Amino acid sequence: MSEKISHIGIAVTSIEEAAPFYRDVLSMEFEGTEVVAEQKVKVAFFAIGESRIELLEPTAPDSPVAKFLEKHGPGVHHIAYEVADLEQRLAQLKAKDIRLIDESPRMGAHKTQIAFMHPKASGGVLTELCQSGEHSS
Ligand code: CMX
Repeated sequence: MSEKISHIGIAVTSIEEAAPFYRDVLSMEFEGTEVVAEQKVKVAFFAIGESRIELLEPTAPDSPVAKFLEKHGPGVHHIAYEVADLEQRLAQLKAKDIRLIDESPRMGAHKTQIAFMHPKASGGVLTELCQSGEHSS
């Protein structure tokens, strides 16, 4: 079972330009930025209740987010669900023949273990499962 929506990822061309909307217009609490080298993105988190908005800015032309921006422009990129045991969830999905991008957990922001399902497996919505690390709620 997924426990909550961990975050909603939003692709942006520039965190600096996009951040004021979330911070000043929506009055969300800015939690900081982080580079996730493995995913070729810089991320900025804004707290909203028990979840977060994650702004995603590509750090390289071959970043998945750069490709998304080229094709679709800025906008909602993925939804991430918090799970208690990511390895177990991936095993369950594999047993159900659900198409995965990541067959095993990878390192995400905030020392979180993450894995993506393919958008073709989830009705066109890129879906991430994540298991909190020590600094994530
Ligand atoms: N949401 C919904 N659909 C998406 C999508 C997204 N974010 N990204 C790509 N797609 C769709 C495309 O529109 C395309 O659909 P059509 O075939 O109907 O045109 C299809 O998926 C294939 O897309 P593509 O542009 O050819 O790109 P790739 O296949 O090379 O890559 C994907 C797509 C999802 C496999 C790749 O982006 C990926 O591995 N993503 C997971 C990693 C990631 O996104 N990391 C960044 C965030 C990291 C973080 O949050 O820490």
